[in-house]
Amino acid sequence: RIGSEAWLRYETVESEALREEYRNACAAVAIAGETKVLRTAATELKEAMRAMTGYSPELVAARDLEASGVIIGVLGGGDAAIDGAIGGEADAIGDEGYVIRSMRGSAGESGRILIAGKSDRGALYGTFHLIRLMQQREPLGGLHIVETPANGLRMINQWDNMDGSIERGYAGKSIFYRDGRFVEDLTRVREYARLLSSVGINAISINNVNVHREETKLITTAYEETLVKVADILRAYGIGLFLSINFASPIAIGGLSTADPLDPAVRGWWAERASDLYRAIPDFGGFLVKADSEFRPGPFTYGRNHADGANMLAEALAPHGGLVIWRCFVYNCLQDWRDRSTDRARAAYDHFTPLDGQFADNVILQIKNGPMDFQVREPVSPLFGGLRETNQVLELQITQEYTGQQKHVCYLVPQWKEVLDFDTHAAGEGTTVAKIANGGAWNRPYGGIAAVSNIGDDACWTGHPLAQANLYGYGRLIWNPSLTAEGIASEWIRLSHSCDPAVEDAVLGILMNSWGIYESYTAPLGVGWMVSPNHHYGPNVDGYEYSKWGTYHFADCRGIGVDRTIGTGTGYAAQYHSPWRETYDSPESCPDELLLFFHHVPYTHVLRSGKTVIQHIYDTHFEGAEAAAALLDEWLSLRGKINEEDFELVASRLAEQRDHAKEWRDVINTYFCRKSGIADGQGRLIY
Ligand code: BDP
Repeated sequence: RIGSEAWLRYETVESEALREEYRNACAAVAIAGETKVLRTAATELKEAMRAMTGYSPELVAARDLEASGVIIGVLGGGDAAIDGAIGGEADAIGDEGYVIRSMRGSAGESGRILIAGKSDRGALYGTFHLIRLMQQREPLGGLHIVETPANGLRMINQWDNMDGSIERGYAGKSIFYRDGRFVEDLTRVREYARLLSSVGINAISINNVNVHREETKLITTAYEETLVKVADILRAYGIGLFLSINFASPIAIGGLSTADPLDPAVRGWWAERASDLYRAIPDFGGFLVKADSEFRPGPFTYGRNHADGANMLAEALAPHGGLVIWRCFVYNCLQDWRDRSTDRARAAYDHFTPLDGQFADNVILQIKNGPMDFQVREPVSPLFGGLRETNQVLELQITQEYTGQQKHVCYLVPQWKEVLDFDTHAAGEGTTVAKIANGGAWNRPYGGIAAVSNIGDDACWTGHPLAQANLYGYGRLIWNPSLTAEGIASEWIRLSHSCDPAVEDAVLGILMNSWGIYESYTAPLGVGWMVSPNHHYGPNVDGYEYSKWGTYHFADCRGIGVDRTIGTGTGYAAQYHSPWRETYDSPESCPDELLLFFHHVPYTHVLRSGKTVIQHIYDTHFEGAEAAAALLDEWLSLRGKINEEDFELVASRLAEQRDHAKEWRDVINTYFCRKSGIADGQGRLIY
């Protein structure tokens, strides 16, 4: 299958000398401590060695390891060398961090490499790090690497349904389910677990947040046998299993007449479900919950608030150490913008800030990066900075629902980095989203990042082979948000495609420009939407303009944009701390790329760039479509340097993108030319 190894592609090392070096360094592999995860680490290393050097190192007991070889182990696991390797660094690495050291051997010997974690997960991540070095043909002498993840929870959310479909999936069918049940053959699940753990992911929810019908029963004993198998597979890769739940389960499958979170029978019912789950899977992670959102049931039905709802589940899970991850994507999807309080952008903040401090310790709120819904450009959700006494995780969307649906290339790591680097000023300067999400800003016990997966049973996992970079990049970035988007992309290219600098240059150029290009030919200046309703692919300027979803641009013959100012608008800008509140509130200081998110302005309004809004729209759309076409040319220059199938597949996707970008350009430009009655300053459009 093309591309199925993704970044775990182990090509034979070209240089004989380097192969020899790797063989010597990894002459044998030992594990210190006996756990499944350590076994996985050893097996992965052996397999990588066999594929890259043709030599499969023997697995030996640590005490039998000759002078050279690799020891993979945990601190306190009984191996003095491992304990010594961590030594002074024990405080520097968290529970899931690791230290890699190459120890010099006696004369002529290449010595040992120690991969030491405080936990076996850490040791596994360290092993994948060592493998990455070899994939990139790095020397292994003198290693002294100390790594620790910035985020505790590093999670993936599958939006998979049991009928095999995937909500917002653009890469085939589910690898977990088919025709209303789990797939028999879980090989692909195992391969996915490998990919995820190789970039440090440690948690996954395996069913859609919209939990309907059969999916509701996943928490019952009906699926226990398979869930245990899935959990076993994931556990071997250090990944914890979570399930999305239906808040109305007590009614839907429990025979109760209510799902009121304060009803003792309801509480008892959830407690029993939790006990059953933990009896089968002692390290079960917990529940992910979408409640009172887009027609899903929730506590509002019973006049209760979201703390009541979340805390009820938290109480059921707490005795077992489980977590409730409660999503903040809560808004009225049947609104008609009657008054300022109905602005959808305000909803999450308005619902959740009054509840700050009321959530149980094992509840985590999961907050989308922006206040709306994963648009190509949105401001950062002001809920980051609005909560201090509540555990939070950031939610990102790897699947490209609004960013080209894996038909267009859109490398999202630069966008995510902007989100993580955003300084909320909540506790003065430097209170970045990265610090809030990982719990550091307010010393919260839990924190991290979750993202909606972009994979399916497609041969290359992600539909568009270049979309693999988003999954890889997600894992790498949330491990260490200070990595650069370029650095991550380069690494991904070397691992997945080639270490040839010409390939790296060209693919890097494509990836790094892709988000900006996509933004330039789609909805302008942060206004968002303008997509075809329901499936969300392709331009439709008024597609959502007269529906009740709260996603408007308010374009008329005079102007465009949403007035979210404090004085005359929805007041949304007031949800930010200073100086953002003032910056966003004024059209003069608001960053151009978000102008129409915050302001309704005439088409002749002059941007900070010096251009009028209307001319900006025309120019970016002409330029964007041209840049999209150029991506294809760049890619075609790689013929012969990239494996044939990937090459052809990407070429055909880029051709589609080129054509589709033109469609976007023409729809958007024509619409605004006619609406505004203002001709293009460069004479390309006549109204
Ligand atoms: C939107 C999707 C919808 C999801 C929803 C969510 O269009 O399919 O169910 O988000 O996050 O982006 O719950």
